[in-house]
Amino acid sequence: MGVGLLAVGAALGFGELAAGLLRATSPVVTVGDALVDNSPAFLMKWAIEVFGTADKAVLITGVLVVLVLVGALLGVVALRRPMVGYAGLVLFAAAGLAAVALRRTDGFGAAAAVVVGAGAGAVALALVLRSARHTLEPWGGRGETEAPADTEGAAPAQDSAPTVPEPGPDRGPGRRGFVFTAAGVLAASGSAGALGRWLPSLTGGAGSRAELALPAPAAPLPALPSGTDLGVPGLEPFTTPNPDFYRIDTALTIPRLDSTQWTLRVHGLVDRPFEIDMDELLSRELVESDITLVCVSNQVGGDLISNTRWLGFPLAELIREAGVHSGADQILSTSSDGWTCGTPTEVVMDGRDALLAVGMGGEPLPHANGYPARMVVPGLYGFVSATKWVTDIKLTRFADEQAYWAQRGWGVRAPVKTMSRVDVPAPLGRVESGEVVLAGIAWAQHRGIDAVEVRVDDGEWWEAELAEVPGIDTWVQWVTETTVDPGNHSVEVRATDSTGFTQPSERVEPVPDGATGWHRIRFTAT
Ligand SMILES: Nc1nc2c(c(=O)[nH]1)N[C@H]1C(S)=C(S)[C@@H](COP(=O)(O)O)O[C@H]1N2
Ligand SMILES: [Mo]
Repeated sequence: MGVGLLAVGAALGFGELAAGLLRATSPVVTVGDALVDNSPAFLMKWAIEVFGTADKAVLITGVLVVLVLVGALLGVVALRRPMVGYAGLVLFAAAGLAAVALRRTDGFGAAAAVVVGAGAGAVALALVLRSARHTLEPWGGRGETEAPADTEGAAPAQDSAPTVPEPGPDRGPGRRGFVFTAAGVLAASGSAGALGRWLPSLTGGAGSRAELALPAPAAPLPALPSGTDLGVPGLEPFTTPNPDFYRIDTALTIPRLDSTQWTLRVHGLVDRPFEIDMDELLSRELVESDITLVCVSNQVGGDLISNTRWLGFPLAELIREAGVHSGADQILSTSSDGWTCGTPTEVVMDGRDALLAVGMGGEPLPHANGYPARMVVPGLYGFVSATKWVTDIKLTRFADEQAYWAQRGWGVRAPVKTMSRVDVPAPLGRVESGEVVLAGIAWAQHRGIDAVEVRVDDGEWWEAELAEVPGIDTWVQWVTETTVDPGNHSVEVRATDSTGFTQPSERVEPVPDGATGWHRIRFTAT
């Protein structure tokens, strides 16, 4: 059994190392990605519901567990029939290569990592089998006499074995050889794996995030009005610091692109398809915009929402350069890792600050948020607008092509729904009775919030005060006060947008185009 585990370990470790050296996707992740891409919608929905944002970790663990179990089994058989072990490795390699082929976006490096991994597994298997053969008998309890006779057989398997003089009466040199070989294989595999995992995090190189110098915007926005952030303790800050920005995507490992290698292709139903690289993009007149991004999966009261100041090039202008054909009602964008997103062309072209963004919060995009370039469209949920690591934009028709989540039963056109949230008091929090501060946020991107109403203990609604906003594309903080007696209380909130539409009380789940309902929290006054 140990034999199989050592071979699988070597395959995984050296596969990681090769992937790290080639800047390619690791074999385990490639298999995981292929499973995600090709699993039916109901399974995906189930996995997201059951595991939430841990779904990626669960999937990778699942792939590893299967590998380990199958590897252990093959190892047992391989002791008697080595060919079965090698055949198993060939099968693993075939599965890995099939995953690479299905993924298409992973390419040569990922395939090479699979082959290197399988090769390392085979070498490990050969080494371990050779030393194990001499050890099998003492372990099996028969032929104690055979062990000493096999000394020379064990020696070549592990160079250090002969240099260890320890005689060890009932631990034959054969067994010692096996232990040394196994330990050697294990150490080599572990170091290779660790090195492979660590390599991609090395910064440096011309195209790395650390080296990318963003130009100043052609027309910088004024600083935020001082009244955007009320500074109420416990209230979501108006601007989300980059490290706190929520992250949602299907990527099992965050793509780490090189900006000097990055290009964006604009094609499809256009007169003049073209490609643009980072140098050219950064030489354009960039603009700034404050935009709140929110995920369609955000539950009532949820935190899959963040706000920042983006820097980028107007997406409408870029696309117009290609000469869009009438009837091309969908902008189908694709990321470096093959995720697709369908955005209504008319929404991007209607004059709002839809951006091909390169910066957020005064820095290049963090890798997790799409370095070196992503889309941001105010007023649409992220899954239909905010492609990270974007490398391809195709003008097409909704009737002809469906994007990733649309294929899985989610909405096609998904404007952000008018929403509000209570942050203060914290849900189930304790406050002193008497005067109590109530505060939170509300959002209806690209329509803007006109009013936020609050009620306590199902009483009368009253209007909260709204903080300042730089425009209609961001969330707004709200605050108000009330007096409460000691005991348990509830706070409920609802927002009205600039079209006069008030957030409905009806509870609707996020699928297919966003949750609705009033956020209600409970707190205790003492
Ligand atoms: N490449 C890629 N871009 C993507 C996604 C993805 O899965 N892959 N998810 C989208 C979704 S569902 C959301 S809500 C936003 C989240 O952006 P963030 O992670 O920067 O907050 O990214 C969008 N862009
Ligand atoms: Mo999302």
